[in-house]
Amino acid sequence: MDELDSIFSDDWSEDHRSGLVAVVGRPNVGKSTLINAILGQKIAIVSSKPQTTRQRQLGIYTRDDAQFLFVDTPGIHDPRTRLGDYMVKVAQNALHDADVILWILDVSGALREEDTVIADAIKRAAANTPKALVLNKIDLAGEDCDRRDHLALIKHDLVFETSARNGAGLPNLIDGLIPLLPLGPRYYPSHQVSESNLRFLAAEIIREKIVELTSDEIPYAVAVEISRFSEKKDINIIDAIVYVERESQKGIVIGKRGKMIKRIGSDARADLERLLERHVHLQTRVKVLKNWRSNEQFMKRVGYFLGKGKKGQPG
Ligand SMILES: Nc1nc2c(ncn2[C@@H]2O[C@H](COP(=O)(O)OP(=O)(O)OP(=O)(O)O)[C@@H](O)[C@H]2O)c(=O)[nH]1
Ligand SMILES: [Mg+2]
Repeated sequence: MDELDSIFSDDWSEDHRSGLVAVVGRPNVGKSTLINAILGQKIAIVSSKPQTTRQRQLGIYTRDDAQFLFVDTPGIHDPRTRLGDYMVKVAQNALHDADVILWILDVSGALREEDTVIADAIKRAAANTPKALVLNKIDLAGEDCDRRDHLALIKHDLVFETSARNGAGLPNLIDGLIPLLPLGPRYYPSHQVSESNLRFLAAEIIREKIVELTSDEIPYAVAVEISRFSEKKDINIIDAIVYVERESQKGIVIGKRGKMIKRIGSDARADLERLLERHVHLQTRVKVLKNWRSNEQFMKRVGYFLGKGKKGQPG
């Protein structure tokens, strides 16, 4: 951080606060939606299906007095594949590295057994780290929703009620978290919101469309690799390979007369053009790689491996 400190040292005062805020919880509780809503920008893909996020992703939120390094994590679940093992490990590592833990709970439904498992994981990994509970999806919570069970899960410093979908409670959340952050410098320039490169974002956007448009096991069995990402004068050329685990899944992703893959491609292209602010030529191919979710070499190739992100130097 020394180099960055000297670059940005003029920008922050002695009482400036900053740190890693691990955003953890069950799959599908709204972790990624919450971070996108705070940043006012989509840095992480979102879907109505669980286990959407697969990697650690940083969301950087800067104010004059503080810089939050939100760490979006995969939902903590009982893993069934190497990919699942990896995802849970990513969340555990984020707990270890965190300055503050933000545990997102979904109050649109009752507490679940998995929440108790997560409480144990948090206690093991981060016993002394400040913790805030976020009771999310309050827009769906009935009058009769009893929050006492949620609050009894773990000893915590703060509680917030939010709707990541409509933005309720988010300004309070930010203001409330500031005292939990340690004193520290502005690690990233104030305009930077993420660390992800465009290739990664392109692959994620394509995966998001597949997760949205398909069902059953397909969303979980898909990986996307960008085989070409080149910038021409007024257009970006992107070639993507969509990997599935079985021939039958390939048939579904391609669809009747190629209808499904066309829809995936055109939805993804629209988002990519918005993101890149230029025309995009997107070509997608579908390939079968049997049991890739247990193939560590392949997983590494598409980015599912644990990097050496150090505290303060995420990624
Ligand atoms: N009604 C309502 N829906 C929400 C809220 N927050 C998130 N959602 C929805 O919940 C679903 C899951 O949201 P995600 O942000 O993908 O959840 P996640 O916790 O990141 O899920 P994983 O990445 O799978 O662990 C999406 O359909 C969101 O639109 C909320 O406050 N209210
Ligand atoms: Mg997510």
